[in-house]
Amino acid sequence: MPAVLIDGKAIGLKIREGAKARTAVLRERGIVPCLAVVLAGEDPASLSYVSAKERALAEAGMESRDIRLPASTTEAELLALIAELNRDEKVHGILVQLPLPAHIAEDRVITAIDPAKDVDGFHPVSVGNMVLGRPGFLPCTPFGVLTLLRELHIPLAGAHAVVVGRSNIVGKPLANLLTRKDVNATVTICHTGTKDLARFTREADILIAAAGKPALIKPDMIKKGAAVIDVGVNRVPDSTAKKGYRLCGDVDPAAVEQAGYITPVPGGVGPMTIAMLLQNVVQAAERRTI
Ligand code: L34
Repeated sequence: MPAVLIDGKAIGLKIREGAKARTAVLRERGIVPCLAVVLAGEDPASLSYVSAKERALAEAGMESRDIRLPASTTEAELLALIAELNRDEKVHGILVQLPLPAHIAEDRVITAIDPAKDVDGFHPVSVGNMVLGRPGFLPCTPFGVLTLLRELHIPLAGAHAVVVGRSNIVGKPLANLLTRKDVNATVTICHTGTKDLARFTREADILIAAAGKPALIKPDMIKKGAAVIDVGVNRVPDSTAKKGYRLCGDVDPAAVEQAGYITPVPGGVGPMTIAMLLQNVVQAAERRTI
């Protein structure tokens, strides 16, 4: 039997409805949750993600402050902008879309964001709170993956989760979240230094592909019936496609015959990232009022 396709769009919409309802309560009190969305440069994928985020915010009754900067923006200019947004009482959250132009040090920019407005959960204070199990903002993609698994009631306690990829945005935080006491998975982290990747992935009850490599995970690398979460959103050039490219996950589509559950690309993890962002922005706005 082929895998059950996980509908990230539908589950994401449900989360977004919840964020919308919480926004309505805040609006009655005269508070409009507002996210500053900073995009430096014109990377086409970033542009499309950022506009999807802004559309979702508007649909939930939130505001976005769209800040588009040229790729030539200096690090000092960007840091000055962040300082201004930190001081702005109307702005509850700050998102600087990554990647930044190569001449800007991402970690200096992220560290400049007030942790109270760090709705991406990338600031070292947010990362520290997450690792220590203290309250704080969780990064949207890992939080989205965890939410998908929970919504589908996929057993996590005692399960073996294998995370392929160790990025700061996905692999590292997700591996950490899955080992939390209230999740209780056993986690293996694989990365570019892993010898014989398939030996590990085949042991996974839950396999999370977050390597950024198109079709890295082949059907014979998956245990029959495993839950496969594909975090990859790779744009592969395709002259027969209208846009000149097609989206390809980190998992080979033929894996659908082997997995028990699988997230499609598009329509799997991507929409969840946006939904969790909305949830974090409402949370930031609510916190400010307590
Ligand atoms: N600061 N930078 C910051 N925060 C983030 O959370 C992100 N990320 C990643 C890149 N840089 C970031 C995103 O927003 C990746 N990402 C993201 C968000 C949404 C989608 C994909 C990646 C998404 O909606 N994907 C759609 C397909 C979109 C398309 O057609 O290109 C999907 O269904 O998967």
